[in-house]
Amino acid sequence: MKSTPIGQQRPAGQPIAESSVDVVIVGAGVAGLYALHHLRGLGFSCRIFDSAGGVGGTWYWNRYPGARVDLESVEYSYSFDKELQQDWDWSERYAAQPELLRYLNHVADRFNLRPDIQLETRVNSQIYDEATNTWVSTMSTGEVFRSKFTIMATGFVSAPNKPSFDGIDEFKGDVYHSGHWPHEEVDFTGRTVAVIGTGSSGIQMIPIIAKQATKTVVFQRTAPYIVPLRNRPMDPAFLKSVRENYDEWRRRQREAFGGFIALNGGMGKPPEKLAVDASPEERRLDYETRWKNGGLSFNHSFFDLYTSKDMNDTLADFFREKTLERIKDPALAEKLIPRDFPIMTKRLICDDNYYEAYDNYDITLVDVKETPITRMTATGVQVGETEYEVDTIILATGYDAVTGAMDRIDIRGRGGKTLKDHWGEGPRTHTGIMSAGFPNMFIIDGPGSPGATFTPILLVEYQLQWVGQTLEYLRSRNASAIEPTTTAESEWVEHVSDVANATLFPEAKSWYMGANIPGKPVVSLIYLGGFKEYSRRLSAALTNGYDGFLFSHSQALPGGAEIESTSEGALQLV
Ligand code: NA7
Repeated sequence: MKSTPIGQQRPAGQPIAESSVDVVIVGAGVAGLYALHHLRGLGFSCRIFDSAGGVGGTWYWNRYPGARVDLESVEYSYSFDKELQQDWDWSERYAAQPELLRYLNHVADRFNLRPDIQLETRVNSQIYDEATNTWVSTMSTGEVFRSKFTIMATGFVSAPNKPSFDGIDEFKGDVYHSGHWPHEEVDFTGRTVAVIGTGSSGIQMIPIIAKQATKTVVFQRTAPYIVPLRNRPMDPAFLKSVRENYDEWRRRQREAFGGFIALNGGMGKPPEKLAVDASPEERRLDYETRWKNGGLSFNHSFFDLYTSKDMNDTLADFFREKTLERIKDPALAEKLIPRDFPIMTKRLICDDNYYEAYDNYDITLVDVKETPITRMTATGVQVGETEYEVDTIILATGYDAVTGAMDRIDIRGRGGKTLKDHWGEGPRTHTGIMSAGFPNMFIIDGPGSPGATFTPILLVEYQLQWVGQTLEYLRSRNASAIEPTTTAESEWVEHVSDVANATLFPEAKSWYMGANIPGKPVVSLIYLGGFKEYSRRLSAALTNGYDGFLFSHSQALPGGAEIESTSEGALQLV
């Protein structure tokens, strides 16, 4: 049977033809691009599929006004290629979305990735064929690809959370979601705009939209802890010093809990003691230094801020004090001061004149904690008895994070079991990289990995290098499949939960815990033991002969028949 040429829609009536490739990669974001480059370099044929019209993942979709990364550009960048690191000129301390998208397009061109990227193609289903140890992926175009391996590079904040507000379809104006923003510029001049949600996306866009709009109505459910980002044009001396010391930067990033170390123009360090052992003055000095620096450097402060409520309160009080200094109206301050959860158990939010926007523009803050949004009407948003008339509604309501994008694909492993069922009581992985019963499927930046708490690019590079070594291992031993044992998976799930329970993270209703989506199991989606410990454990699998993993291999019998056998742990070279 002739296969449909790659990338072309199958004409109606034509039988489904299969194409084959060693590795199907789902997603053309930061992880997918590096997966293609790295695995292709090892001699595996690869093909990326992405529903978007361009590469870039998060940075393709998140085009809302003010979208920018909250990690320093030099730290939120690939480390795998020294020349790329040296060549790319970041224009700002924190790159904005257009620059990040340019960077990722540059990477796609520089490493000639585009011939193996198929855009505007959603992966609808992935079914494991046990008879041949291959994955059969069916695309929205009707094409079918058979591959030995599949890499889920689907991103951890890529499946938008669109709450099912009653009446949303009756609303006559425009509705946008921050994570699915139109490509053409949206002009808010003369408009009254509702922004629902005060997470990173809402806080980044509100001052910019409010400046343009006639009136902005902000619907806040939980007041967040906010630190000024203090963005500025890139200091050439800083960029030069980082370039001269990139190896050391990367080494120290990988040692740090969050993976970002920049502090006041140099490499910062966490305090040498715990907050509980520091005097109030020492703690204050650390907090003031990080406040002056701006951004997420607080995640690199005293480690027991994550584990001791008393110590966490010292930082939360500091933030409340600083926040109060920024808000003139006491009634407004009452609503904006964060109190509802331990600081840093949701991602800290970095702003650029968010509080000040309330003084400068016409913004109404509606607290929807006690009285949630009742419904949308044809002309606005109703909360209790009050209707707020608006022309445009923006849902800055976040994501079905970490698992949402994979949940939207019909994934079936051994025995036809769906991944959705396997993860019904919370995601199950072994060391955040594979799931039992789903052989040769590698999950990047997924549940059970440090995910959102570590610099994502360095995490995906590390995981994909691990995957590369594993694929080479299988190839050299002529093995057909690898998957974790159920026991190892259960141990990891328990470990992830134990580590989370030793911290304050479970006290927040956050997307880290799956608590932002009604009905989603509330478990830690993130491994909170830090990247250093995570990578120590995952790398150990390579040195200890893949303890906790099962291998399948075909053995030829006299007469040409083959039998399939399974073994646990290390395989001999064939
Ligand atoms: P977030 O951080 O999940 O924020 C979503 C916001 O939307 C948050 O303030 C939510 O309130 C609010 N929300 C969600 N559903 C509702 C309903 N039904 N009613 C009112 N308010 C609601 O998403 P972002 O896009 O801002 O940021 C995602 C990540 O991107 C961020 O962590 C960075 O890693 C980058 P809540 O706080 O849950 O009460």
